[in-house]
Order: sequence, then C-alpha cells, then structure tokens
Amino acid sequence: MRTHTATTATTTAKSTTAKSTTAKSTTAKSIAAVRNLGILAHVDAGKTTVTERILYLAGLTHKRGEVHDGTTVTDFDPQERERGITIFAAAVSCDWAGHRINLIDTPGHVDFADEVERSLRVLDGAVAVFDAVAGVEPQSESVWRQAERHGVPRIAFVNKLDRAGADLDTALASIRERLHPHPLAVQLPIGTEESFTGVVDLLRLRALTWDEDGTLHEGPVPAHLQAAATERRRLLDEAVAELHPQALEEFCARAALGTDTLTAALRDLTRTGEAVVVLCGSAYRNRGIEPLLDAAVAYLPSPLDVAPTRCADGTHHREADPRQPLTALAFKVTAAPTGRLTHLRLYSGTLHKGDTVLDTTTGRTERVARILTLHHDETDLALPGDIVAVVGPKHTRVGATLCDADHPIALEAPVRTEAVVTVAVEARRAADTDKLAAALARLAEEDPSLRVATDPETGQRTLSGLGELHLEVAVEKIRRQTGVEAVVGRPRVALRETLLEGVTGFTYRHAKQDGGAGQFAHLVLDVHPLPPGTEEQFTFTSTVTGGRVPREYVQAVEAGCRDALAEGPLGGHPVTGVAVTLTDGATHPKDSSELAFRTAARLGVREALRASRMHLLEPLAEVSVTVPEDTLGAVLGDLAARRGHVRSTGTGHGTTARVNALVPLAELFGYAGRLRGRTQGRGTFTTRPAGYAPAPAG
Ligand SMILES: Nc1nc2c(ncn2[C@@H]2O[C@H](COP(=O)(O)OP(=O)(O)OP(=O)(O)O)[C@@H](O)[C@H]2O)c(=O)[nH]1
Ligand SMILES: [Mg+2]
Repeated sequence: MRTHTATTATTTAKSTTAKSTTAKSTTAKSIAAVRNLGILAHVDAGKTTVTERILYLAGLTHKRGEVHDGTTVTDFDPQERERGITIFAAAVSCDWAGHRINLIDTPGHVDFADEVERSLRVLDGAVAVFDAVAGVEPQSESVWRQAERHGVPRIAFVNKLDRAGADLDTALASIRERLHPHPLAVQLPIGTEESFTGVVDLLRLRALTWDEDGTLHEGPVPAHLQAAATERRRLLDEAVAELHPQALEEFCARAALGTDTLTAALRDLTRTGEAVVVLCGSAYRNRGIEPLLDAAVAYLPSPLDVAPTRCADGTHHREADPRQPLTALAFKVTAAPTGRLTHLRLYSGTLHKGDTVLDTTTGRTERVARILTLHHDETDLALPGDIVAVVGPKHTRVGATLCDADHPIALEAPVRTEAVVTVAVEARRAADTDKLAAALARLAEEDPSLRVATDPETGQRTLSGLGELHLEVAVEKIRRQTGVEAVVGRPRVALRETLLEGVTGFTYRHAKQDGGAGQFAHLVLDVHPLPPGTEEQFTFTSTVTGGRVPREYVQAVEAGCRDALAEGPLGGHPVTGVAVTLTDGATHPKDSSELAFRTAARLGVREALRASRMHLLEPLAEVSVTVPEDTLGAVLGDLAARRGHVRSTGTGHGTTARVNALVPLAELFGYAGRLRGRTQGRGTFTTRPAGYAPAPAG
C-alpha cells in the first residue's frame, strides 16, 4: 500500500495517554470516530474517481483530479497514470463530520487481486462501487465474495448515473440477483442520464441536488417525485421491519418507521450483513459523494465495533483497547532502496516510537524507530484501529504479526493469491544480472503474489504472477526504478496434476538401519481422488487402530504427504484433489521417529502417485467480452479457436453484444491485441480465474 503525503492534512489527536479516566474516554471516542474503509469494484467502475471526490470534499485537495488526465491522488505511480488503471492499493486519510476516514482505493483489475486481499484483511468496512449501466460485473462479484469471506460489512454506491442507459432499478435488480437478497436503496434519483441532477434522501425526505460545479443544495422533494418518494420510503420501512425485530415493533404500532429507528436499524443490518444500503450518484459529475460519506460514517463500523481480533489458532482474542497488549498486522512492506517501510494495522494496545516488538512469524524482536501516519507525518504513538507505517523492522514480511514480546500472539496471515502465469526473465546486459536479481527479490517481498524462482531444467530465472499485465507492470517497474532492462520470455501457465484413479493398500517401508541411529517407518496408504466439487485440495485421515502408529507420527505422516504433493510425477507441478488415508503401519522400538515417518510418507506418496493414473490440469479463465454487434461472429470464431467454451451471449447496451466464455488461460496471452484488431479497438474484455480443468494431452 502506498501512502500519500497530503498538503493540508490534519493528524488525528493521538497525543492522549490512557492514564486518566478522561484520557481513557477521549481515546475510546477517538477510536470510535475512525472508519477504515476500502473502495472495491470491477475495473473502471469509478473507485479512484470516487476517492478523488472524497478527498476534494474533505478539503484534502484543492482540485479534482481525473483518471484520464493522470492527476488523481491515489493513482500515483507513473504506470497507473499512463495506463489509466489502479495497480497498487493506495491508502489516504481525511476527516469528515468529526470522523477520521482512512480510505484504501483498491485496483479492480484481476491481476492485482492480491492487493485487494491484503487490504481487506485490515479494513473494517467497504464501499462497493457499481457502474449504473453495467450493474454487477464479474470482478465486482469476486471482490464482493472476497469481502464476505473477510466479514467486512459493505454499503453500495451505484455510480455513473449520468451515463446513457444508466438505471438505478436495473442495478438494484442485478445486485439482488447476483450478490445479496436485500439491497435497500435509501435514495431516489432526480432525473436520468444527462439530466441526472441529484437524489431524494428517503430517510429525511429531502432533495439533494448538485449544480454544474458540484455545489450541493438541499431543498424540498420536487412535486413530481413526491408520490414516488413516499412510496419508496414506505417500501424501505417495510423491508427494514421485515429484517429487524425492533423496527418491526415500531412498524406494527405505527405502520411506519421514525428516521432514528430506520437509521439505527440500517446500521445494525449493515454490520450483520443482513442487508446492503444502496446509494447512487455520479462521481465524475460530482454528484452523490457527500451522502455517501455520511452513510459510511453512519452505517459502517468503527474499530471498536468489529469482532475482537482472533489469533490464527482461534484461542486468544484481543480487543480494540489501548491498554491491552500490542497486536498489529504487517499487511504491506515497501522495500524501496531508500529504506524499508512496514505498514501496520493496530488491533490492540498502544505502539510507541522506540518500542521493541516481537515478530511472531520470524521469532525476532524488531525496534520501531519511527511511526508515520498515512500522511507521512511523524507521530509518537499509534492506537487500536490506526493504520500506520513504521521504520525500523528489518526482517518483518507481509502477513507477520508484531506484538508485545511478553504476550505473543500470531494473527491469521492474509491468504496469498496463487500465481498462475510464469515468464523467464534475464537482464538485457549480462552486467546487470545481479542488479536484476536484487530488484526482483525486492519486488517479490513487496508483492507476495509475485514469485521469483530458477527453472531447474534451463537454469533461467523465472517470475510468476497473477497474469500477463501483473508481470509486465513488474518488469516495467524495475526498469523505471533501477534502469535495468529485462528480456522477458513467452508466458507459460502454472499447471497442476491430479489423480484419475488412485491406489488402495499401498505399502511403503522406509528403513535405514545400517548401524548408528537408524530410521524406520512402515506405512499402508490409500491414495484416491477427492470427489469433484470438494473445496479442499488435500485431505488426510487416519484409520489406524490400537496405537499401531502413535499420534505424533500420524501428524508427521500428514506433513510428509504435503511434502510429496508439492511436486507431482508428471512434470513436478503441485498435485491437487487428493485424499490420503493411513490405514495401517508399524514402528520400531528404537529407530522410529517423526522424521522417519515424515520421510516415509513423502517417499511413499510419491511412489503411490507414480502407480496411479494421473492427469494434467490447466488454469481456466472466465472471460466477459463486450463488442460491437457486427463483430460478434469474428469474436466468437476467435474464442472457439482458443478452445473457449461460450456460456452465454446477449445484447449489452445499444448495439453491443456481450459474451461470457470459459477459456484456458494459456490461450489468452495476447488476447487484448487480437480483440482490438477484430473490433477496430471498440471491444473490451475482463477475466477472472475460474479454476482448473484437464489439459489436452501432448
Ligand atoms: N460518465 C461517468 N464516468 C465516470 C464516472 N466515474 C468515473 N468515470 C470514468 O470511468 C473511468 C474509470 O474510472 P476510475 O475512477 O479510474 O475507475 P476505477 O474503478 O478506479 O478503475 P480501476 O482502478 O482501474 O479498477 C474514468 O475514465 C472515469 O473518468 C461517472 O460517474 N460517470
Ligand atoms: Mg482505480
């Protein structure tokens, strides 16, 4: 996450200590006033534009930046400005209505999904942005599910209401159909498309309109919308009463809800995820942002409202209390040549400048020499809920927990998105080889979804990532930062291996008993394919009875199975979809050990796989293409030539057609250029990972 130095930022009042009662309540109040929010959506829905307008309204910038001019605050990197897309999640911070809003503008492009994943890990709430013409697009659905998995409450903003074909009700219907059964619109648009000028706030039954320069005016509901507004408010009251018991009581008594009851109920329903508050507007035309900020403050949780932080094994928990022991998660490391910054989210305790903390992942202690706010201002301490960057830790990696050494805790690390595309990279000039290696290592440290390795067959250095664009951006970043030019090979996809048919009762005896300390382990294993649709990629069960294999050795066997599955027999690819059952075994009184059992399992499973029927799997992508109708035939023909399986075609807006297809990722390299050619530059497409399928033989 890049932080940004803003010009007119004020810093949070963090000079309080928790010593006196007044100080305590001030601290609690200041934590309650924090909102750590993410902006999530499909590529191009308008996240960066929304963020830009928020910063402008909060007085942080004096001019509204535009993505197409390369002048936004959060699309900060030269590559983002040139390409017009967000690549790195960027954190900024501003004040609104007495609240401190820490905002993370995330990328929508699927190649940067890992940035979204890491951001979600430290957010308390999110604004999901939708395009009012396109509705719920594939990547919006992916990030929505990602947020759901993290338990991050969301409100929705239907953007681009100024566009031709924009319609709030259609967008609501697509949210209902694809994301959530209870989207609750709290606004009614005034005017449509070009003449969209504002919204009716259904809670207060007032009209909010914006003039051309974006100034907000509040007034009575226009006469022609009064009936519609009253009706929508009634429907909103009804929908809320159905979901919220206290609201229901009031609704039964009065046949309507008071504004306060409605607000409180919407807050509860947002936090439990039972309903989604929907707002609308046009970020580009500066309409609808103030009520969005008000809603974020009113409905989304503060760090005090979210569930206490649990550690990875689920045993202890810590609350957002400055007096509890320190617990912080390192969610981003920027390993710039000028110095290393570790970005932290604090969950509990107080971090002071100069503190020595424990990194439970490495087991080392690290000294925090300096603490920087999101505005790069120095601060002496950080409180629960704060997002800060620290200077000092030398070995802390993304996902590590930093904590009080006397009260160690390990928080769950963000899940790393698996790399699916690999290229060989070498320095154009042999003299730059070492420099390139160092730059690649630094990049991989910053972005855990990038992997650097050496191809065992060719000895070439390889870089793996989430897609062609991800790798292209990485190589270009190195060129810009270090001047080192790299030659990049043809992209290859990451294959996997799986079982077609396994083996039962496979016996393996590992015995090294040639004098000295020996090794002995005897195993009987069933190795079978997992039923299709199983979520886990590997399961392990032991049915050994009578203590014939002691429990700690059984655990070692499981670890040995995992070792074996890292490299399959067909080509050294990871093996997935495997169920291993340990059915019997034997030990030796002196020579058996955990190591012996782990080794036996590794070698045994490897042999069992060789004896099984295996096949290769290749990654698939779900591709959504929007093209002019007259080019549809050519586009479908091209997808078929790429082994694509068309799942649906339909008409988009106007004279466009939409195609949804499953295509092997390996066939998608260079697709952007081909689509441009086939559609005279008018076609667009997005992809998202769609699992694995059997690769054709040969
Ligand atoms: N008509 C219209 N265009 C908009 C609106 N909001 C954003 N745009 C345009 O849509 C394009 C994409 O906007 P961004 O803000 O970059 O979208 P994003 O969601 O940040 O995109 P990524 O970060 O690349 O995923 C830009 O050209 C914006 O000017 C809007 O309300 N109306
Ligand atoms: Mg963006």
